[in-house]
Amino acid sequence: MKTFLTRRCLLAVAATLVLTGAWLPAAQAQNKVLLRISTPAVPDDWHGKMWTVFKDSLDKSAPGEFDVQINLNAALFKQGTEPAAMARGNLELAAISAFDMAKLVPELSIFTAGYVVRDPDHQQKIFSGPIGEELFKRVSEKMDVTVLSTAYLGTRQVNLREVRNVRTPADLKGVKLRMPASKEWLFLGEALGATPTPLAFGEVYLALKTGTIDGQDNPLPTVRAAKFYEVTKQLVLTNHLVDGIFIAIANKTWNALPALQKQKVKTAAEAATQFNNENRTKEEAQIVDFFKQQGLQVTTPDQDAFRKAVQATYLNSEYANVWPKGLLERVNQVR
Ligand code: KDO
Repeated sequence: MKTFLTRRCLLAVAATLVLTGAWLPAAQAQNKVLLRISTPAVPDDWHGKMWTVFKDSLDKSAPGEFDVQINLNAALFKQGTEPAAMARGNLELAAISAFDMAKLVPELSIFTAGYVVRDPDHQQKIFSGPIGEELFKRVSEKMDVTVLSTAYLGTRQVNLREVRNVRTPADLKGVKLRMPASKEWLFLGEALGATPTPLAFGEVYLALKTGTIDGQDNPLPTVRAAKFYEVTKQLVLTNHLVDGIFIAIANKTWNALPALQKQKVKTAAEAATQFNNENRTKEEAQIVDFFKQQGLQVTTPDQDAFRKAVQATYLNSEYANVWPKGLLERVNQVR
């Protein structure tokens, strides 16, 4: 009786699906190339919105060919675990930082060092030229992902819970400065003179609210989009890192695409980063007034003092030991 009922139910469900055509999307989806994206970005930040530009571009250039699934707020994978998920075949696309790449390609730690990249234009020229080509080849070999384009994440600034007189790194002594949870990030916090405290991006708002940390560092558009200004009182414009993230696709997925689809995916990634880069640069140029209106103190420290201290800390560290001879000079010469 039980078996009979189950079979009958299944038949009824199948008949309904066929009659209503509800089976169609699932069947079509099976033939589509699945592109799962995971990012800790919040929906209102430019590098969160850029994925919609990516999806729209592909939906237009290759209708019905790709199933693009966007997961924001680290909903699919924890911040920093994306490369491992891609290696396991559980994720196709992510925007990976130099900090995460440096774990497997140590020479990339040059871009985790404060005050190396001068501005967004310098960043684009570095990564679209021979240096980018060489490094991305290593990334492909070591991480099994292909970098499609470089997104400007913004210039990182220090953002404090309580107002403090910060002129030089010595003034950040003892400040519990939240950094993303990896040794490369923590070292940057240390180089700034603070006491770095590891925490995932999604936990920063609450930690600032409750006082578990004294501050955090991020580009100003992110301070706005993640609403950190609601739970902090000061921005210290250190300009310490011109940060970037790289749109990367798992090689397994990339290598299986025919040339025309590869070209469409690359064009979509470039459109996404162009959207992000333009909007973020524009916003950064005018955003300080917004924070002042919100009641935050915006102060400019002795940036030369920060630059000298941070550069010296990196040059005397284990990180600089693995930078290929002449790479820093080549980066500096890019104009
Ligand atoms: C952050 O956690 O501070 C950071 O800015 C690090 C970046 O590499 C990137 O992961 C970013 O967060 C997220 O995309 C959230 O904006």
